[in-house]
Parts: sequence; C-alpha cells; structure tokens
Amino acid sequence: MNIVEAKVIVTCPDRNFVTLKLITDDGLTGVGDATLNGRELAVASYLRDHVCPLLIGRDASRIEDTWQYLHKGAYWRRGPVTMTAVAAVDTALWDIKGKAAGMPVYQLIGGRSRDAVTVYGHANGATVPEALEQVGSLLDEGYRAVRVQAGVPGLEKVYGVPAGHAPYEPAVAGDRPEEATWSTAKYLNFVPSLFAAVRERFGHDFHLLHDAHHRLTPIEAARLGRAAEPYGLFWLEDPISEELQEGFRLIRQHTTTPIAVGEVYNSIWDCHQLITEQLIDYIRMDVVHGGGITHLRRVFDLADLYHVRTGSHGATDLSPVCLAAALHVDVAVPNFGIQEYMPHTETTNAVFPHSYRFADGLLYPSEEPGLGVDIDEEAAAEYPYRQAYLPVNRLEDGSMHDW
Ligand code: GCO
Ligand code: MG
Repeated sequence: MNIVEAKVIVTCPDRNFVTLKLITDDGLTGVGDATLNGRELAVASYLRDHVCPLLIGRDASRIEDTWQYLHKGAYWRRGPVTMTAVAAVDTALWDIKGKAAGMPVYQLIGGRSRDAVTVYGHANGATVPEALEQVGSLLDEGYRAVRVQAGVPGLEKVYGVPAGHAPYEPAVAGDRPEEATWSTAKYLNFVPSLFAAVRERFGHDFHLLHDAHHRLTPIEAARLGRAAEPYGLFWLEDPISEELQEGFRLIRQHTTTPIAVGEVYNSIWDCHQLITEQLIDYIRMDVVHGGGITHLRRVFDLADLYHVRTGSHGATDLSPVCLAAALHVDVAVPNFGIQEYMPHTETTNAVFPHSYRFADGLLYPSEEPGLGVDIDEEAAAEYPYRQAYLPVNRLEDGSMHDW
C-alpha cells in the first residue's frame, strides 16, 4: 500500500481551503485538511515543495512512523505551518487505513465511547435583543449548548459579531487585514449583562459558552470569570493570550468559571503545563492545527489523566474534512467534552461531499470506511484562491492589541 501520488488542492468555495489528497498503488485515496486561515499558501507550499516528494513510495499504513519522520525529520519542529502540514498527511493516512480496513476511522481508534457528539452553536447579535433572538432559534433547532457573543456598546466591530445577518466569517477578502478598535473597559462593563439577559430569558437548562478571544490580562479575566459565576457558564474561552501557560494560574486562583483554551496551539508542548497543573478545564486543539489525529489523541490522553476534557475548535475555516475527522476522535475518546459546530455554506459542502450529519443538537460521524468525506476536484477548480486576512485589533489610542 504505497503512496503513488500526493496532490495539494487550494480552493475558495466562499472561503479558502487547502486539502491534501493521497493516492496509493492499490487505488485507495485519503484526504486531509491543511487550511491555516489567512496564511493558507504557506502550508500549500510546505506540502507541495517539501513534503509531497517525500511521500511518494512510502508505505501508507505506517502512520506513526510517517508522523515521526515529518516531525523529527524537519529539524525545525512544531509551529502552525509545520503542524498543519503534518496534520494533513496524518489525516489522509487515517482515511486510507479506514478504507483499507473497511471501517470508519473511529473503529480504529478504540470504537465508540458515546452515541453522538454534543455540539455548541453560535448566537451572535449586534445587540442583546438580537443575540437573544439567535439563542432562541438555536434552542428551537435542538441545540443543547450555545455560545453567545454580542456587539459591545461604544465599539464599532467586535469579534464574533457579523455585519448584517450573514454567518460570522472573520477572514475578509482583500490585500490588507481589516482593523478594529478594542476597549477592555467597555467590554467588561457590558458582557456580564449579556449573560444575565440570556439566563433570565431562557433559564439554566442548556450550556452557555462565551469566547473572550485572547483579549484580557489574567486579572481582568479573573474579574470576568467571577462576574460570570452566577450565570453558570459551561466555559469562558481564550480569556488571555495563550503563550504564557503559567499566566493561567492567576485566573484559577480567583474564579470557578471553567476555562477553555487551545485553538491556536499546535502541539502537546504548548499545553502540557496547563494540563498537568490543571489550569484549564477544556483543551480546544483540533485535528488540522494540532498535528492530525495521531498527535491530537496524544494530547487528549494526557488531558484525560488530569480531568481536562476536550472541546475542539470547529469554526468554518476548518474544512468539512477536518470536521469529519474531528467527529471520529470525539466519538471515541473517553474525555470528550463538547465540539464547536458552525455549519459550512452550501457551496463549501458541495465541494466537500460528506456523510456526517446533524440532528437534535448532536453530530453523528460517518459510518463509511475511512473518514467519510471527499473533495470534488472539478467543483473545487471552479473556485480559485482569493487573498483574505484575519483582522487586526488596536486599542483606542492606536496600540496593537490581540485580535
Ligand atoms: C472560534 C475561534 C474562531 C477563530 C477563527 C480564526 O472559537 O471558533 O475563535 O472564530 O477566530 O477560527 O481562523
Ligand atoms: Mg475561539
């Protein structure tokens, strides 16, 4: 079962995606998501120029060895570009192994630990009444968990809140990032009232989540965590920038609001201290940015030892290939917490035919051999790459701040 072809496919069906497709000499194919939002072509080149040539002739069944070969063999280890490229190879190899075995991938990694995957949906309103309306619609659709974000009075653009009623999509096409202005004081004065309004209208019988998107200092995050305690958040996500793991100790000393972190992490070494010191409650690493199924399982196993549960990132910049893979991991690991779910557009779904399905607040992984997702290369070719950047954020005095 040797690899005979490795293709990198860049397409923009409403947004940019990079996909690796591997083909073996016995005609099996496997796909892996390689999308790094706003820096897509760096991963495409890493794969095309440096990794694909090494894959030709390799035994596709040697998943762990290939992971180690690309990780150790690069010498320059870790980092989002490298780990996203390695993830794409790893994911495609698991897809091939599943097809060769005639089994869905979750069967190869331990089998089901649960019937289905609980997901959280997104309620994003320019105002509190708009956010409440969206929480209501998601609950009506059967969601059991909702992340709520709303415009902050006095700030023009805020993370998570789309212009108009479009689904939220932070990467904006163009040759420069959009700029937004941020005030932590305005946000902290406002956001507890959003949680209060949600609980007052809809009660406590569903999980409520919120993303602070890396913008606070530890003591500000501690203040928000405390203020949120009466509203019983399922989690407060990314309260501070993620580089300094010991920075989370301060938050922990002050609040019982659960903390979720990890969408920008790409290796176990980014979060081992957070996990072993029990400074977080949910680890949000995902298949595409976390080194693939092989490495993500290693992270999740470490997390399990320390009572940390999973809560993988699942925004629309992670392609249906990544979501399909995530669901196999989610349904198998013992310490699953929750999965983020933002439905892709119809155009994206048409380029990536898949057989996972959503019903009643739950996602069900594919039962087909492999991952149960593919890329329609002809359809993909109709949507050429468009330059797009994630926004940047400045404080009101013009200083660069975390976005
Ligand atoms: C989330 C994330 C996303 C990221 C996006 C960046 O919680 O879903 O914060 O909204 O900002 O995935 O590409
Ligand atoms: Mg987030």
